[in-house]
Amino acid sequence: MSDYLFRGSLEKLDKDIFDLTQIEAERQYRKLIMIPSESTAPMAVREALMSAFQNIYAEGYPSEESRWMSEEEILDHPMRLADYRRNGDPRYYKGVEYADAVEALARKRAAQTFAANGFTANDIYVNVQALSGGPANNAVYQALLNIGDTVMGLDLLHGGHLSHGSPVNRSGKWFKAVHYGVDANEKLDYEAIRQLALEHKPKLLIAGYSSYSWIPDWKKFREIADEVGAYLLTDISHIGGLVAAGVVPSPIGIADVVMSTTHKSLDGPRGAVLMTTKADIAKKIDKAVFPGEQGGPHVNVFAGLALTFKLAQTKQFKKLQDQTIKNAVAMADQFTKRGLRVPFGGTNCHMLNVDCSSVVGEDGTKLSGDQAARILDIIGVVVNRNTIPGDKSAAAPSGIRLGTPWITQRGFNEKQSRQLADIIADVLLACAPHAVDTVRKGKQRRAKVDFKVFNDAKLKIRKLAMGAGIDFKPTKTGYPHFYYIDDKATTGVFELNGQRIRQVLDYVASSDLSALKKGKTQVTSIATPAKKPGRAVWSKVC
Ligand code: DSN
Repeated sequence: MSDYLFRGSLEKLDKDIFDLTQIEAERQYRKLIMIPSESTAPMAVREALMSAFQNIYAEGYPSEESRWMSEEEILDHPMRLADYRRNGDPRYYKGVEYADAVEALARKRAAQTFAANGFTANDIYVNVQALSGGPANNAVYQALLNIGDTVMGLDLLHGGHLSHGSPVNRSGKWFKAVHYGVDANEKLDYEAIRQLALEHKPKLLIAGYSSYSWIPDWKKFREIADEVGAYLLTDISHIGGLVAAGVVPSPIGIADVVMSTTHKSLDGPRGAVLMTTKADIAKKIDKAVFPGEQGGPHVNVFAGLALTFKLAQTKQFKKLQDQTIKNAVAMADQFTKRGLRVPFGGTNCHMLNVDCSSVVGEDGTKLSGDQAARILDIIGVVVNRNTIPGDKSAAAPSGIRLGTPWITQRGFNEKQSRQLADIIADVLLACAPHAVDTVRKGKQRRAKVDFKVFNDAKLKIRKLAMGAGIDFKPTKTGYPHFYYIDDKATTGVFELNGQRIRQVLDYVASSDLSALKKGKTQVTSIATPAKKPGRAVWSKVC
């Protein structure tokens, strides 16, 4: 019999892709990642994602009754299998008896996790099939609106999201989008939002943001929506983990629909969860997600989600989310103390912004968000450039956006978060932005940084990253699930010299060779050209 199963590990079958997976894991290990929408999923979640559920289709939904079953009933396989054999079900495929269980569990546990405001798990209808936040929002539009209806959300430049009616997104092309902004104090002005809603009578009002760093007053949004006859969608994509842990107010039962992505502060697989306490809306949402918006769901993601929502109900998760906020508040305070302006006046969630235009060069040139993000990346802190109030275009943002979920997972507390803010401030304040005339593009911004400040910052980041009281040993089980130990890699003694060899090595090696004292050793990875042109192999040197 022939065997077409392509047996063998990723490493054996495709060394190039294997290497990429490993150097990405190594990057996540070495750098402090402060993208507010990123976190590291537990290894067990990743295990669920690579399970056999990855292989199947399951168009449709589990039985409606499974929403009200207990976990024990869902997992009572003899009962469920007998039921499955005897009766028809709402799926279009056979072979989904276990997919039914895993999706029903993911729905049930999501409802348990988000039960709040007097609404129990049995009052919450959950859909876990949307592939991510954008598609989930699109499904809500499809469920509740007709093309051309008016939607109202926060301006993208002030911290809203693309899928809240941006002209470059489907939400802004198919619907009439009206945007509210922040006031002169960079805060939401609920009376101004109310007046705008009264003027435009949106059919859907959206609260929940991507960089505005305060938790909205869900009840005020409900009142405005009721006054103008609008549905209320709360997009808690960013703060899903915070809401799940109960460390910030929940919009459950206040909003008509609550949407959260599952891979940001929830630390789960990439996906989204749609929740409502209204049976009629639940039906419309289920139809809008499938077959309206997409075909087969990702059943392996259900497995990862079921685990994620189990973990989200633990004390450890609550502590993590609580500390995540404390760390963001500490960083915002430290930046302000250091003279860097924090847009929106601070934070009470997991994210904050820094106005890079606070840094002005001798010729009046201001540091841009892009320059700041690029410089910080080189010292080992990953952030993204972001518009802040006052910016005119998403293409030229003045701010950077930072989030604390991932560093908190690594064990950071307020003290280390303040140290981190100090290091970032040292570097940003040492930047000397200036304008240069270029032949092709005319006037361009450049920034120089004092080398000593820059290098000191790099060393401090390395120390911080290594010293947060966690086992950072790069093993299969250690943080961050990075296990590239190539025993067959070339090892040896190399004599390297040249005028700037320390700087060159410091740049190309994964560890901080500039910190290496004479006669001492350090484990590092270094990219070296292989025999094949354009390919790199990784070797370990001491
Ligand atoms: N890209 C996500 C974020 O970073 O906020 C939202 O879609």
